[in-house]
Amino acid sequence: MEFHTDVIEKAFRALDAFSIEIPSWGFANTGTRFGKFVQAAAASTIEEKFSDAAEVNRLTGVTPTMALHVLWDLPNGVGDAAEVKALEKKYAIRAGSINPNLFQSQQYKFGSLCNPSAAVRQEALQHMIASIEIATALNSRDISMWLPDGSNYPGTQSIRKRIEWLEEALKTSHQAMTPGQRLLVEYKPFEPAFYHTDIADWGMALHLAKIAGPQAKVLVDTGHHYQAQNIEQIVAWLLHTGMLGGFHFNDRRYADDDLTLGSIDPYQVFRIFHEIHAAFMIDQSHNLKGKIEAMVQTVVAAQELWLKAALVDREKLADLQSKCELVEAEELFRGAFWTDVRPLLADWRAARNLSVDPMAELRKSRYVERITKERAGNQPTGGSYA
Ligand code: PSV
Ligand code: MN
Repeated sequence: MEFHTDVIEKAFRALDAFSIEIPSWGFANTGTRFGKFVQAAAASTIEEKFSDAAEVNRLTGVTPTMALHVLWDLPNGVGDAAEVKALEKKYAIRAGSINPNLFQSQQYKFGSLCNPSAAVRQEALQHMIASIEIATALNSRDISMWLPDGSNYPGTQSIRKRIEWLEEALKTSHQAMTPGQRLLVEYKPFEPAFYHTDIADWGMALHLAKIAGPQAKVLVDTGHHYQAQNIEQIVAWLLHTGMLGGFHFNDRRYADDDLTLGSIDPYQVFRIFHEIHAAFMIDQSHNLKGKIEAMVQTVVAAQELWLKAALVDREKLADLQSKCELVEAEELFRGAFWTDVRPLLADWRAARNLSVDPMAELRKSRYVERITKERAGNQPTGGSYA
């Protein structure tokens, strides 16, 4: 298909503006609550994660930063910052958002920042502050917090007391940030708690971010929604209120994350991208697919859907919307979605000196085969996280 020069220019502008953060844990041996299928090529050290991120960035050109999870990547806290800085230099990948871990320690059985024990709440708060210190040491803008807290049975916890504890903890955390930093508040309807979750939806996250202070925003994990929820409408509201802080991109069949972006519902990603145009991150861990391949596939899918959304003729759409020309408006929208943008993307890659086919280039480079050999035998089994 031949594209008009205007379309090519628009496409190149959109692609130049697009970058996406990749999560360190997407390269590690992750799994489900029930176990994990170990991959010989999985990264088990922070250096291996940086190496894998650099390979994905070499192939795609749009993943210059990697999100870090404090406990998995910086077990000694700020003490590990120097090593991370050296790796940033060595692999030309910057540390991205810093993710506190409020879910793995045994003391968090009944919650972290919302635990009825003041001592445990204090420990969790200290971890938040330590995470902010790490972000400061690494010049990371975002501290991205997911709170696993909740309860499993009705009547066993005071939901309202926990709201107050959380408000206090987030206010204190906010005070520890430097001016350019941001606190991102993520929400999730359930898991690990099955009765109530302390930050269960975007309304609660929005309230907490407002209470915390002006540098706090909401993070939308696309996987953390039920089928019937209109995620793009939530995104539109957060944009409207200036409270959209970031994304974790992945796909879901039920209400949890971890499937490859766009694998279930690419039209939904397109609809979200129609609402936004900025840089966001992925949150997936690949249990069955090869990790590097899955990451490249994800980044490419994100670029394709981003580009499709950029091709919506917004002026024409606004006109049709104002006239309530329903079918024409929808057809224009769908038309952009169904455009095969792969040739445009290939042209852009060639123009930016990137490989025209990142997946083929990955195969050709034999990177996966090399790390499979090098890392064989290094893989811990058991436990189910990164
Ligand atoms: C929770 O399900 C979550 O989406 C949070 O962002 C965590 O930090 C991440 O997954 C860990 O994989
Ligand atoms: Mn997430």
